[in-house]
Amino acid sequence: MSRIAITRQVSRSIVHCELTHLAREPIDYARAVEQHEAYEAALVQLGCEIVRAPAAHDLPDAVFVEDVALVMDEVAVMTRPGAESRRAELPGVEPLLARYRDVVRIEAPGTLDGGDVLLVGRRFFVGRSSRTNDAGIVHLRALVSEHGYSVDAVDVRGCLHLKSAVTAVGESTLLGNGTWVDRGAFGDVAWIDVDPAEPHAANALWVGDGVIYPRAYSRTAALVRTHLDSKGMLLRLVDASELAKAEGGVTCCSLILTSG
Ligand code: CIR
Repeated sequence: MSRIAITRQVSRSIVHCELTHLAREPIDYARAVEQHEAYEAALVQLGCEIVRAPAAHDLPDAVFVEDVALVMDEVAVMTRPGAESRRAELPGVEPLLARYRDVVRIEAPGTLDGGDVLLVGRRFFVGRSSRTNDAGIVHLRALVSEHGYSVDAVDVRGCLHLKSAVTAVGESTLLGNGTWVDRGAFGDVAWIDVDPAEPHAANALWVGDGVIYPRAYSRTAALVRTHLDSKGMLLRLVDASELAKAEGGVTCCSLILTSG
């Protein structure tokens, strides 16, 4: 069995990205590309083969492939992103997923961003956010329940996506910012709180035996490291500062799936 990470190059138009909670700041394109390549290298170190979707320099947010699809062992779901400007990103990614999975789609009036979807075991938690609406959540439930997945809606406040507020750092441990999401929504699961000085520190990418994590959040990184050490897992720190200005984190830049 091999592990594939679908990624997409940073667009030259990234400066025109969607922004919801952040003020626009200059983004250094060359630095963003360099950081993205280092992120891909971290994925390779954690056992992934990189499969790049074709570059789409006219689509500012195309690098954030997580938002356009969900991939399970049984099926891939093309989402319907809440920001209209992002819907043109789908055709560049769908043919790649079709190599590995049957593909189904979230349809209008549903909207759903992959960044709002957290899978814990066979339980999907889906953020009700400015990007994901109830129709999208209901449609996702209809698409995945036949494969044995449940879907719970979770209210998100003060951040872009559910996974800005909470992600998994291993099979049964969540890393979260309890001011943006209620911890109780996730049931009886271990929880690491981000350091209060680092509200954006909840977005970590768990891949196999390791976690890719932004170097900038050093206090929370120390907490994550202690947890990972206790499980014999690796922490891979990356510089993600340029894409953070586009409101993107480490989960946003890949779609991870297994093949074979
Ligand atoms: C957007 O607002 O859609 C992009 N600028 C950032 C998307 C980040 N994606 C994610 O958190 N999954």
